[in-house]
Amino acid sequence: MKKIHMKRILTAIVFMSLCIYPFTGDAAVTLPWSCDFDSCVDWTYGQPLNCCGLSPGGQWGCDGETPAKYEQINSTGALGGSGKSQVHWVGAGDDDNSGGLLLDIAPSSQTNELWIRYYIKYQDGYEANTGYSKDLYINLGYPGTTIVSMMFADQIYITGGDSASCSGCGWASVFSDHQWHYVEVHLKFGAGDGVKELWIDGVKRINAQNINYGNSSYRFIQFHRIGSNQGMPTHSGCKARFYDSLAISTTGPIGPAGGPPPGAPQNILTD
Ligand SMILES: [Ca+2]
Repeated sequence: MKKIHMKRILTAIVFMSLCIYPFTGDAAVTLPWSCDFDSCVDWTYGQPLNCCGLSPGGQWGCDGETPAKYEQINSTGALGGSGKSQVHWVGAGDDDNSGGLLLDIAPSSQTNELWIRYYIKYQDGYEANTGYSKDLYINLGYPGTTIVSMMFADQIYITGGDSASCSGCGWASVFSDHQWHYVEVHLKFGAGDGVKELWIDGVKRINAQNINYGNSSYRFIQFHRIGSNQGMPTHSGCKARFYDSLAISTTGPIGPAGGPPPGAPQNILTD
């Protein structure tokens, strides 16, 4: 009787373990793809995630507060009220942040040319004077990466092989107003025939042609991380970088979301 009882207890423990083990969702999506988070269940890293095929990023937390703050999906970023967004927590100094979200592209959809559209907003109180934030981290296949990086000295860089950048388009001129801004990136991978283009709020700010990504084999998107590490924020505690209305196209520019998130610029230009 005692043996049977123990077996039942062990079976129950195994069953409970399976129930609480985080479900990471389908790890690969096909293109085109989009996600406005609005129909996703509120989520904090460690909980089951079933949202647009996204997976949790690293198990990092922002240690600028106790307890640490982990990656979330909720409605705190949609001030004024409709819908949810991704909440990426960032602390002061170097690389104190929550883990971001991962998007894996199914092999059948991997491509050498794509457009990525996202809305981004820095929470009130988020401050930085120097350094950078890696807004999108795109893997081109081992070991190549390209990063869309906002520089607090008022630039945006697209790294990976020949870098491309704009000035007067970073923190001081655009993102320090703590409002939603809409960014679209066009990447065509290649060795000498590549392209890097970027629009902010519908205005083209980077137009770089004949780009060499460094190796002709880096010609497809494998996955990208939405929200990665950064350098030298100066605020105290943890402040959020919000992402919303993400979309990826392989056939042409996407343009602004049909209904921009609350707080987005009202005079968005369309191409
Ligand atoms: Ca949303």
